Amino acid sequence: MKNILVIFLALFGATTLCHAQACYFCSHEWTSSRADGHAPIGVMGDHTHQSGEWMFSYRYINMNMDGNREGTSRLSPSEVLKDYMVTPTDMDMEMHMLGAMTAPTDWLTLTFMLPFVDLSMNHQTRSGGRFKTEASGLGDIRVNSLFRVFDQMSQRVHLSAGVSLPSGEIDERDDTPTMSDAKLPYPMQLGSGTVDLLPGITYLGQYESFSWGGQASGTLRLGENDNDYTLGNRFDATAWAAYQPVQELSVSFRTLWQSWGDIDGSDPDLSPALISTADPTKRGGERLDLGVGINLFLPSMKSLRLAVEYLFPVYQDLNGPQLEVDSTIVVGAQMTF
Ligand SMILES: [Cu+2]
Repeated sequence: MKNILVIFLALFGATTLCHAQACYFCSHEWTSSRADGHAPIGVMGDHTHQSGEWMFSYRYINMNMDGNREGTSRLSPSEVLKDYMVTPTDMDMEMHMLGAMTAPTDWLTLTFMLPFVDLSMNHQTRSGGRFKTEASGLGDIRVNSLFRVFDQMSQRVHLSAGVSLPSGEIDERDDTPTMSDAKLPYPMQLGSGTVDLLPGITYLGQYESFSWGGQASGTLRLGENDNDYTLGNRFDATAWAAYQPVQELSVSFRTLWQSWGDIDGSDPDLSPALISTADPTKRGGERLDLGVGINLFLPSMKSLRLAVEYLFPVYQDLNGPQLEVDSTIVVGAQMTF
């Protein structure tokens, strides 16, 4: 009961009320030197570094989408094919993400993220034919500055200001039954084609073998890309809690809310009457995911970290018909020098 009271006081900033010698928050600073010193691996830019540190990371992300949805109801392929000549049936989005972080000073951490994207989508036509399209290559490079603005009472807060650069291709093509080398629809393109601003705020806390955190972030598209459209802005909010029975291992639970808008403008090479993925008004939506994760921390091996997280949606509302997400898995390795 006393512990709960102490957490409550610390969370609400009642620091002046507490000077107890035994108080965990008064006697500890937030530390990354524990398994849950990093958030679940699906969270990006979750932590800051100490001056002079470098961290290199690799993440593999696989998102599986299967079946269409309009609003919160599922649609069968034959229902979608009443309105369109072709429907997507399922899609695999794979991403290999290389990352680097470095801190020139304690209050500033810089992050670089280099994604390689691999997309494949299966389709069914009104006449019963099936085909697959694929696209792969470099995605949008992200550069971020994380500003640590609070570091007391075993808690930290940092603000992030970043940009996503239009390095991902937006003219990907592949063969379809009606046209060889056809321009692929919006979700099969590798980047946004615009410079995007990435603002965010992250809060972290630790208490004995427990930790928690939250992050809110946005993706704000600037201007219009070379194909006359702008992807919808995004808003993500996530919160997690972790328990570490030993310093080397932690398990986490997470909720993730994502909401993203429709496309503004349209690519003149695409025909929205043919397939829903080419319709700029059928791209927005919102989704709530739950996630479970494991972090391993091996201080003896260059502070090597290995982590995995599995996320699945419990609610999604889509401007459809649009493919719905079934699961996301994130696997990662991180090394700090
Ligand atoms: Cu790092």
